[in-house]
Amino acid sequence: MVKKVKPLVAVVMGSEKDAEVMAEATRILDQFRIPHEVLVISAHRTPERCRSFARGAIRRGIQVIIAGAGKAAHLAGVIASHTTLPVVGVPLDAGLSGLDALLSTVQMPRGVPVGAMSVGRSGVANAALYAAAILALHDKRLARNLAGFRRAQGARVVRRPRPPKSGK
Ligand code: RP5
Repeated sequence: MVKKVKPLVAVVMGSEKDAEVMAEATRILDQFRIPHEVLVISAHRTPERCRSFARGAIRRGIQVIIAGAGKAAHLAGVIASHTTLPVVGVPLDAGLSGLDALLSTVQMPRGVPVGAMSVGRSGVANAALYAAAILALHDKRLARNLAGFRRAQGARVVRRPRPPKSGK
């Protein structure tokens, strides 16, 4: 029998429409071989699902929650209100270039923190890398892999810009 690996990270999005951009997190978590789950939970359309997910997350062994949402992005904040796990919020661009979601995510009132990433795809990627950094505090293999990722990323940066292609 194949033993099911318990997820350490939950990747949550407010709408199925967010799935394409949120897949960036899955790609990175897969790259670092971090077990994760991916769920659609709407804080306003499925409030009970939101509550039971957040309340049960610690018991299920989840260590970090990534929550991406657009517009009045209250998903990360509502999840954070039900758990003491680190919640990483990603504002998604579903209108107003994501400024609405950015302010909703970053402006959490004192007492219930949400770690806020940048808007959109790069924020999603950084959320996954941030989750990896949290888990790496207690996982030496993951810490080595993260350091290697940073080295490889730096090695790809050219020292001088290549001459621009001449256009007509
Ligand atoms: C948010 O509103 C979702 O995260 C999504 O980005 C946006 C639009 O979703 P729908 O209302 O169109 O499903 O809740």
